[in-house]
Amino acid sequence: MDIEELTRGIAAGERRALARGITLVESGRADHRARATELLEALRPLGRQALRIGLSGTPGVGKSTFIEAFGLMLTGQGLRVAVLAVDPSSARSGGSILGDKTRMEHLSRDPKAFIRPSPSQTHLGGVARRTREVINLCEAADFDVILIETVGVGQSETVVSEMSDLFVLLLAPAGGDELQGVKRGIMEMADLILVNKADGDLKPLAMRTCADYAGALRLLRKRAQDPEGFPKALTVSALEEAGLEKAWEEMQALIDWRRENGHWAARRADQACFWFASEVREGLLARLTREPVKGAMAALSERVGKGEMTAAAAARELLDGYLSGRG
Ligand SMILES: Nc1nc2c(ncn2[C@@H]2O[C@H](COP(=O)(O)OP(=O)(O)OP(=O)(O)O)[C@@H](O)[C@H]2O)c(=O)[nH]1
Ligand SMILES: [Mg+2]
Repeated sequence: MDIEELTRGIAAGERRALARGITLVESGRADHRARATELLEALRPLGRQALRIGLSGTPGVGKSTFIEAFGLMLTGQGLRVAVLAVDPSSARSGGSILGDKTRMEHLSRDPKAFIRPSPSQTHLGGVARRTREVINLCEAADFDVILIETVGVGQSETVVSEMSDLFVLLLAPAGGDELQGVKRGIMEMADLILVNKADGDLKPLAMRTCADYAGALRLLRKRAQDPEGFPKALTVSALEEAGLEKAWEEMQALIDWRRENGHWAARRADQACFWFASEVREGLLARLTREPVKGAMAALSERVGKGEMTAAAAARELLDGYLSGRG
């Protein structure tokens, strides 16, 4: 695979080149990794930026239905939309990718849309890196909006919010007690709460739920990156395609304000530094599992176990001997 050719293809927005680029960044092979890094470095000077929207919600809340309807609305406005997923594979049964394909039937056939299902890595760190790099590839391929979906389990919301410009929490209509089910930390990440399924018999409950969440949002600490009135809660119906334009207007209003006030750029810069630190940490940890460090660690561990060395002295020997300089 010729990197120059791939760079040209992706920059020209060719889907085949994009798909090949993604295959490259997803590969675990060391030589592929080096070439993926080269590709991303070659595309970086294009300086293209999409709006990255993180979207989280528990299973069955309507994420796929929402993305289909919302994505089609955006492509209808002439925007190019990419859909990615961040899911630890343990959270996803084999069937739901198939389910997604049927629920995003029209969007997946839309020439202005690009849908990439979640990769089959179990390690969230691996999925996170791959997703960040796929985001970069999609931006270089000149997509306007990138939707990053995650099912609300464990740490995946944090991971997604760390790579998004905007974080949207999709919720279902719920009674009083269930409101408590949303963790405070997740609420604090949200820029927009959308209470879905505001249709038919569920509509009154959805409206009450929305009012409750709006109240809860007002009680949270004010964030510097928000204009007056944000974060906001709205009702939508993905099924009836209601409230989607309003939701899009609110997202744009928030993003415009953040751009004008320097928060957009500051957040992107913070995120880049965060991921840099995370790559360094993961790189170091990976070295612990490879030779020669792995063997040295086992040998030192044995000595510590026998009481021949203290844990601190052994750790120092390993760090100074193997993980400093070119060791
Ligand atoms: N009444 C109503 N039902 C909806 C709406 N959106 C989704 N649903 C239904 O809710 C069910 C789950 O929708 P999905 O879009 O698959 O939900 P999901 O969040 O993607 O689910 P997972 O992929 O399993 O996490 C389906 O039966 C949808 O038809 C809505 O706006 N109103
Ligand atoms: Mg789904």
